[in-house]
Amino acid sequence: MEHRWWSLKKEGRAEEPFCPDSVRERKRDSKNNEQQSVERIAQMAKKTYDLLFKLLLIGDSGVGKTCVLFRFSDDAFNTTFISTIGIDFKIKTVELQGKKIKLQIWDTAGQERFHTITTSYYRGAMGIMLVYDITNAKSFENISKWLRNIDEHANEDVERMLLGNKCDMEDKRIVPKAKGEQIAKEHGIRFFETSAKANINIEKAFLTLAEDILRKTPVKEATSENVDISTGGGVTGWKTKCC
Ligand SMILES: Nc1nc2c(ncn2[C@@H]2O[C@H](COP(=O)(O)OP(=O)(O)OP(=O)(O)O)[C@@H](O)[C@H]2O)c(=O)[nH]1
Ligand SMILES: [Mg+2]
Repeated sequence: MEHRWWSLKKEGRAEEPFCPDSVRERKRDSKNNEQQSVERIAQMAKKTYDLLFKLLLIGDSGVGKTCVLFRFSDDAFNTTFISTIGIDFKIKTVELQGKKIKLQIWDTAGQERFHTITTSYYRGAMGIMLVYDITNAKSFENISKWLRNIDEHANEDVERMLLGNKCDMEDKRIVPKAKGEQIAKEHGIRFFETSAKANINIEKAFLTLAEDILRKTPVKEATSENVDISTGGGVTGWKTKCC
């Protein structure tokens, strides 16, 4: 090795320390990888949407919140009931009025034991879908409890929507459509009967909610600085109840 170093010196290439080809190649590869990683991160950080809306699904366990979301995000349905543990989310970007809107949709567990964790997600929500099951009277009776939760934990100006899900099960219906319409009217909120299974009104409900939010959103575009995907996330500029 010493000999080679000496001979390079002699050849006038002494400023370039001895480096076997394999080492040089590895160095070049790692530099390329580094550059590729930087480019990939830059690409990911690049804004691919104009606005970010944070939505939340709430309602009793088993009413079909996860299925409603799964139908909207993946156009799929699962008959197996796998109760949500705590909280989950899906992302879907839609285009409304020429704007790319990234919907970050949080799916909460309906089980009471997750109440503390799920209510902590209300604060940053710009839209809340409150779901009941038209074949389950209890889930309808609990609507007032869920609305109280919204009043207590969500932003003042959160956009609310009521969904009566499983409307494909007409033979098992217990809650008349008129009752859903009435309670929604009393609280000044929109109402749809939906079916995640038969894909009825699912997309319409999400797009309507997004449109309603868009209508009252100040023209402030999402940037990496004003978007927060933690529990209190959403596009900033929204009033919150606390400080
Ligand atoms: N027939 C019918 N069944 C549905 C529909 N939506 C959901 N289900 C069924 O209802 C059950 C519960 O659905 P989930 O979406 O897991 O309920 P959830 O509200 O997310 O429940 P938690 O996660 O415990 O809060 C599953 O067996 C689904 O297949 C629907 O539109 N029609
Ligand atoms: Mg669920």
